[in-house]
Amino acid sequence: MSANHSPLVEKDKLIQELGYDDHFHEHHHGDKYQTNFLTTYIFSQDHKMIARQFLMTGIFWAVIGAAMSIIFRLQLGYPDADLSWLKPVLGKWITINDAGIGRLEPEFYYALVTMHGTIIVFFVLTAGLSGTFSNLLIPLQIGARDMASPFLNMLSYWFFFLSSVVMFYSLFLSTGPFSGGWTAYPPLSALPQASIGSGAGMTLWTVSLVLFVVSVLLGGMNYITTILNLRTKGMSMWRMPLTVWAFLVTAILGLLSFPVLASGFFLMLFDRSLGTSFYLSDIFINGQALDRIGGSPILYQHIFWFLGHPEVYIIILPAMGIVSEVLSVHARKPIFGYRAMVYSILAIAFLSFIVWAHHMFMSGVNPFISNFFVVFTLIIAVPSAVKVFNWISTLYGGNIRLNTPMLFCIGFVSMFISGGLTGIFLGNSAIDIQQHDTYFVVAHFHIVMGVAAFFGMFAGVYNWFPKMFGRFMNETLGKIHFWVTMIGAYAVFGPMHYLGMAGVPRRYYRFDNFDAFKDFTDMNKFITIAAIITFFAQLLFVVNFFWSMYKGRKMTEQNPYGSNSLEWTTPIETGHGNWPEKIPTVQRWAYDYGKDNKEFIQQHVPLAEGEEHSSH
Ligand code: HEM
Ligand SMILES: [Cu+2]
Repeated sequence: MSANHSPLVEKDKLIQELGYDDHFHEHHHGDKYQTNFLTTYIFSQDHKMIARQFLMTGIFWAVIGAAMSIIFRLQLGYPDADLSWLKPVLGKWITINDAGIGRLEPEFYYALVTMHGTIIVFFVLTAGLSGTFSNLLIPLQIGARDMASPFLNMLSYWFFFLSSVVMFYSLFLSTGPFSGGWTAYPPLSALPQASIGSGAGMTLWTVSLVLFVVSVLLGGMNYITTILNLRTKGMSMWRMPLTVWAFLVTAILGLLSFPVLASGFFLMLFDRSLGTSFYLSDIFINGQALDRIGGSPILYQHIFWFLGHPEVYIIILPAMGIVSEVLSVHARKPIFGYRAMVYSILAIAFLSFIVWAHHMFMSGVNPFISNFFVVFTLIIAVPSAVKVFNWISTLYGGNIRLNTPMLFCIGFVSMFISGGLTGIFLGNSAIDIQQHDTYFVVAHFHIVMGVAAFFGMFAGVYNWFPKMFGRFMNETLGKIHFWVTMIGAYAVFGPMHYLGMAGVPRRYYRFDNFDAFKDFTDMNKFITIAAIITFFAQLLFVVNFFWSMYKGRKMTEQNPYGSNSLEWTTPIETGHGNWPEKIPTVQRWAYDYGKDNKEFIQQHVPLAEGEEHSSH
């Protein structure tokens, strides 16, 4: 910038020319943010690097979380098996009896179940999914140089990292990590003496998740501000790809619900260490009444699920956004019902705040209150069905490329339908009386949230891997990964519906000492074997991921899929600031596929003579 040039004039000129004030312009030559290894790779403020950090940390946790589930599945499928070979890893949590048989300590079984849930829900499917793709795609797809605050964005990752370290450390406590279930209901969570995991394990669990909330809030504020304020010229809200809509609404949900969880956790910490009794009353320990009265464990449940239900949508909405985008690109068709998709996201988001007590039908809430929650819970099926209808209609008549990202999108739709249907059973309080706390619930949420969200994440990773690492992942391995996971997931969670309907409760250490459940021994074995096979397919993904980073086929064209959105207008090696020259201005929505006999028209391409905007 020349010295006789007033900054004000410069700014006005930019706004006039480009429609935005391109701050980045000022440090066009050399990047003041990335000067050495540390600022480029570790404390990076580049949203693309932060996305990769979220993804790597997410993969790390996914492997741990999944390995834990394999250990407790072994216990459930083969309760009499000798697990002494696990002693080198689990140490004192495997006890060897007189006959030389190694057994998993029941306490640690509960710790594994608890950690599995916590890790997958928060660290993998929230941070690993939303953190990765909101970071990667928001600036690239709306045409921004970076997030509104790259610094806060960096902090958001590091709070997640810190939260991870605390949780990881808790795995190695001599009393073990927290073991009262991922929902951490009191009194198990509120009384340090309630179980061994309720001591230091629970304290670290709570501290870790409070740090996690800070991370979500820092990230979410940034995503919202960036989307609302940093869109390039011409990128009206109604021209944004559905990914960006989904990330926006997800961030709003997070901002409104996570602070409630944090405050609930603070009350929990007070109960645990300051002698208050927000959540405690009428507790007897060894026949002795605890002198803490007046609180209510139900209060905690309300607070937890006020976050907990929106949280399930915080997990699934980004996956839905990714699926909408990838499905449309690889079906070579505009997404069907774009506006209906947006309105459905908004409707789901709104409704997700007024259904939380469907997790509490059996906690003694007034049945008349339950009716309110039943009605709104069932209404969520409407926007959900609209979305499913639109995905299928997008596929219908499409020129479908059955590549790995597309397969995972179709798998997502299948899982979302199967899991959504069982939600309708559970949403009826009268039916839930039978199903609550059984494997039916476990089956429901693993299919609709666990597997479906993972599928959305896989679709995203396979699809945008070239944008992240400049290379493609291996397609053959990808397809094997898909098919084994698709069949495996149904084999694992399908039979669980049956177990649940027969009344088999969740979170039990073993079932063979109950006459009623003896018949399910073989089914439990089957589930365990299916889970192990599915687990190995995920390791295949991890191998493919790291192998492809260095050895995958190189990306040679800027826009390999013939996609319309702006991330593919950046150079193959995308530097900090994303576009070396001006940011493209946007002329049309993101879904002009197959229009006027053109296979695709990118968003920055002006309307041809006589061309009309696609009505949407
Ligand atoms: C039409 C849609 C849906 C309905 C009507 C529905 C209904 C329900 C109900 C009533 C429960 C409580 C069951 C019980 O504990 O007895 C439940 C549990 C659950 N649902 Fe859904 N659901 C739907 C979709 C979803 C979606 C889309 C997700 C996530 C993406 C999800 C995630 C969960 C989770 C995580 C739990 C169990 C949490 C736990 O107890 O550990 N559900 N669902
Ligand atoms: Cu819910």
